[in-house]
Amino acid sequence: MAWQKSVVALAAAVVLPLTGVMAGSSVAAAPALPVGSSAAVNGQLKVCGVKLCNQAGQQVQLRGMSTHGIQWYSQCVKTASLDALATDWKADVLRISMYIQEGGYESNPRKFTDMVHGYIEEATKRGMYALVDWHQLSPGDPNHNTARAKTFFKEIAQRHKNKTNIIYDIANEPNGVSWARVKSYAEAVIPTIRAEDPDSLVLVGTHGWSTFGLSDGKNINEVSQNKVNASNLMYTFHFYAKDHRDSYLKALDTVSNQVPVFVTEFGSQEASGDGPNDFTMANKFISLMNSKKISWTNWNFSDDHRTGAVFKSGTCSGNSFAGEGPLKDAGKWVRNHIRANR
Ligand code: IDC
Repeated sequence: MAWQKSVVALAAAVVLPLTGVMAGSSVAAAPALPVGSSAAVNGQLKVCGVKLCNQAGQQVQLRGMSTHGIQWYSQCVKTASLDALATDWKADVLRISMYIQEGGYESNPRKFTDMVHGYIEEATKRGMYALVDWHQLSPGDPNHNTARAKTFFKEIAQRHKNKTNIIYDIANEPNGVSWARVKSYAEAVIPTIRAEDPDSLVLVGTHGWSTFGLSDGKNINEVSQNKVNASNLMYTFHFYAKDHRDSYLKALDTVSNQVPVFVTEFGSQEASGDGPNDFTMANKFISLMNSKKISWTNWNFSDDHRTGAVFKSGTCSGNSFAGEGPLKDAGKWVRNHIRANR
């Protein structure tokens, strides 16, 4: 299947100009990923044991950024900022953070689905993976949104199934809910995606705000003892280094030996995404993730006033995003870690 897709992508690259999204529920043409870009080189991703592999079966680590909630910070996700992310930051992946509540998807499904379609095309044009984040947060039980998730992911998968650079993240941070409930949500939603896009990589959040239950005082081995019944699946782990220290570092090390893990959200600040940066602690996590090739996306690619937002306030109203000039300390730090060893 991955092989078929790359042939389709190659054929499209040869004979088709870059096509936009077609109307209605039609399938977008396989796009020409820029030659040499991460998504072109690595192609369709596949879980290999507890690691992530590219189309050639080699282990790969993706590094990139998460948007802020697109209902609030869409002004930070535009031509100039995405150009900077792809070419100056050299990111492999853009996490598109679509909240469900708090003025997100549930308030206008059509509008938010279309926004995500657009961002997927923008990431694709720049050769980045598009990580589609179903950013449920409150209520913490993902089953609250199962019907919405099925509707949304069915359309996303239908439209983009010919692309090799889509990653589906079906639950940002389950909280106040048992692992068994998260697992049954995942088993309800994943078949909807796989019916359209059978070989896609799917991510699922874990209980305790994607800490494998640690933030809920649960046993972190619960997930590996009761895995989601689906293949090509990774589990997500989140941390905020000022608050989540050695016990979380140890937990990440432990669970990533047991199951495939993708860190879809982290910061070097407090769990609020604000307050002082602890780069010493955050660097320990970076070292662990780099040495084990754990893929990651950092929170967040906006100019929100909080310290964890990478751009200085006001940056997003302009068109200057490259270099260190527009960055807060957390932005300089994470840009360096994304650019490292490219
Ligand atoms: C924060 C946003 C903030 C928003 C709040 C509630 O920065 O503007 O008011 O969410 O929606 C998470 C969540 C992520 C949080 C982030 C920082 O996934 O939505 O963003 N965080 O608090 N988990 C741990 C930290």
